[in-house]
Amino acid sequence: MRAELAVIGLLLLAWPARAAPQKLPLPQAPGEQTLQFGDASLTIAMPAPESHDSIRITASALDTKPVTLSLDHDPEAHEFPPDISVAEMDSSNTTPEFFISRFSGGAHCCAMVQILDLVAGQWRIVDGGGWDGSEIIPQDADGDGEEEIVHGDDRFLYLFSCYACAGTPVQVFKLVEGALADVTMSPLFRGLDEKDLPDFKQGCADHDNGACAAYVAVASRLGRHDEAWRFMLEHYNRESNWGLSECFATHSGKCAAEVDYPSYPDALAAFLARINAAEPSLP
Ligand SMILES: [Ca+2]
Ligand SMILES: [Ca+2]
Repeated sequence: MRAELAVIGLLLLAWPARAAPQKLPLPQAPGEQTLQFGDASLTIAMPAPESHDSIRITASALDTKPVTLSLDHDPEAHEFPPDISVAEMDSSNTTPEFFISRFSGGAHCCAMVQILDLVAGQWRIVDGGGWDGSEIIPQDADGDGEEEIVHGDDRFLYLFSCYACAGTPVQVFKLVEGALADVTMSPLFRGLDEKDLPDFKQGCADHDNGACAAYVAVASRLGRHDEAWRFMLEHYNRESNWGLSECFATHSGKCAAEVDYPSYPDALAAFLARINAAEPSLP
């Protein structure tokens, strides 16, 4: 038994398990380069600027089936190069993961994320969703040596106040065997909420209804819902009607039912109930 454990430990250490994510350089276009990380390698091929060929990113390792991610390249469009990092996100294998984040362009939208992950001898492309902002870099939010996607919950944006007015409660996603799991509610990440709470509370004290929403949501996760709700009732902006009516759309985007809430606390209670009931999912 002791000998088996020693072998497993050795395999896990084959890739420096506690390395921070490391941004990788792109080759000059046109050109190709291969980078080696323990057993795994990554080949990045950049097309000629004037061609319509895609950017190709290939992950491979000895005795595994490689995978190639193709990213669109349009010489006529104003486009952004991908940001590629090597990170340790999935401990179910002994290889690192390759994290690709690319800005789609446009106001406030989006960093498109894909991750190359080795699952049962086969490299896979994991769709990591589209996130508000220009770039996502994974980070180790609980200090266990593995990186997670840590980002504000975009469902709070614009909801009860303007885009840049209030912060958003944090969401955490962990990569496990080729799938991203929402682990936000794990007690391991309550430290992030404790850190955010004073800012949200201050924003709420300043009568920002977006900040009050974030404050109540985060305080509830910390077991302090009643105290936060009372604080919100004392401080929310009664003049604002931002977010007091909303439209529940059909799949085609057509407004199926318009709902008007009599007050901000009613709208907030409905919103919090809805996000708590929602299946965790990527943006
Ligand atoms: Ca790994
Ligand atoms: Ca971690």
